[in-house]
Amino acid sequence: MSAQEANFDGLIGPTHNYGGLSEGNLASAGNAGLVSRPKEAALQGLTKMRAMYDAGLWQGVLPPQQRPYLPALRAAGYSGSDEEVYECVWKTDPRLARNMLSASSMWAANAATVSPSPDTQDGRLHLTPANLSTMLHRSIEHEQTGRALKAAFPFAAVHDALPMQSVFADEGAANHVRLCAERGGQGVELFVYGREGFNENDRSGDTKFPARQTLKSVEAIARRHGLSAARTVFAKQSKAAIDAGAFHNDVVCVGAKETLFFHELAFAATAQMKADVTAAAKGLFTPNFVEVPLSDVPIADAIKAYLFNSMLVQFPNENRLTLIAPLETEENEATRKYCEKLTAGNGPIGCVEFVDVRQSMRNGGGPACLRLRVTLTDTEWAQVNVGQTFTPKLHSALNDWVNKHYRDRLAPENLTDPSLMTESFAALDELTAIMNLGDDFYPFQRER
Ligand code: SUG
Repeated sequence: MSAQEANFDGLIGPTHNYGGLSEGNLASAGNAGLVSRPKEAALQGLTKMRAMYDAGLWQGVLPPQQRPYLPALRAAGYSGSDEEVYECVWKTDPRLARNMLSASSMWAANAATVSPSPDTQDGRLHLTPANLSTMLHRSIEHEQTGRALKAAFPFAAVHDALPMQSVFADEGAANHVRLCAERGGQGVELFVYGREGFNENDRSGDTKFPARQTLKSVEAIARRHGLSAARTVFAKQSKAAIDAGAFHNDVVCVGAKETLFFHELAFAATAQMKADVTAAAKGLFTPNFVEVPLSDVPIADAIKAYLFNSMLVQFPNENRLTLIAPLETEENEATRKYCEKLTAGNGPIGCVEFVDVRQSMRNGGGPACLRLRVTLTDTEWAQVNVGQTFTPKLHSALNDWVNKHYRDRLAPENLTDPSLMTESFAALDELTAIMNLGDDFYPFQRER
């Protein structure tokens, strides 16, 4: 069966700001309160999508979510008109208000865990929206994520998020890698977790920062997706990685085809992980492990420069893989030198290209965070919602839409202005037509 990997990027929403909401994410904490540039952010994201499309990859788009998320504020007891709710929460609980305003759904790698049809027992594409239960501002994403995924993939099994409980804490594809020989053949799915689930909560484990993914959650996902136990691997993140700021495994690891590219400190038991992946791939392919030693790239540089939060892609007509890294990787001496060494050798990664996603990077989201990888057969790709399939025509419509509706800058004091809400809702209302999402996609549309 002929299949390819599509990248579905999260379109960056009009309320993009630096809320300092994610403990353990050093960029988010360090840049709290900076002035953000929502228009520039969204255009940077669209330019990256265009580059992947122009290079011959399948590219899709996931819509931004409704922010502020009024249903959660109403559930928390705020009442009256939308404007009254908004003004009241800013007066009484600004921290809650900030949590309801984040454009965090842009980081589509956290939207869901994806098991493509060649890996599942029933031969269907399976997706589980991540409950993102560890961080309040992200825990409000899964309902709208599920709607966006159902719209994009009408043929797929889109599950509900796992129960909203610490035992099942789940952050989606950011802690999941699929390796394979051919995209359309059986793959090996590697699930990475930071804690077991029952035996500790995110504060009482042995890490300084929250461990956001549990073994219990990934076991449940593998079970519901109908994965072959023999082709599935569970591996634990190292405490050193989490405490150095690897709040998701994709901050220190990325994989594609037969290749797993990761930092020496990424896993708690690296030799075991390699042995397990090799055993799971038996008869399918021989895994190619590219382990970056601490002596080449200190963990602090890996995390600051986001070397591993890159997209590892197979461009048509290229023999080797290409790493799409953020500009910050080029600017950091250790990671730049490592990239030069990497591509000078004859390993599986032949080229590194740098992209500008600085607005997202300041919140800890690199090129890899901004996309959800979905391996699709030709038949499945043909059935994807046309409004979520990236084309030059959609690119130009989305560029116009961003230029028309987005603010150039958002300072913390601008966030309290209810016109930010009304502007955003007007923008999203128009977007549902552009992206063929119907006129009842967002909660505010269903309320009128
Ligand atoms: O969950 N940042 C996101 C970044 C997610 C990156 N995704 C992957 N690694 N796949 C997070 O920590 C910061 C929002 C703020 O502080 O305003 C934030 O949510």
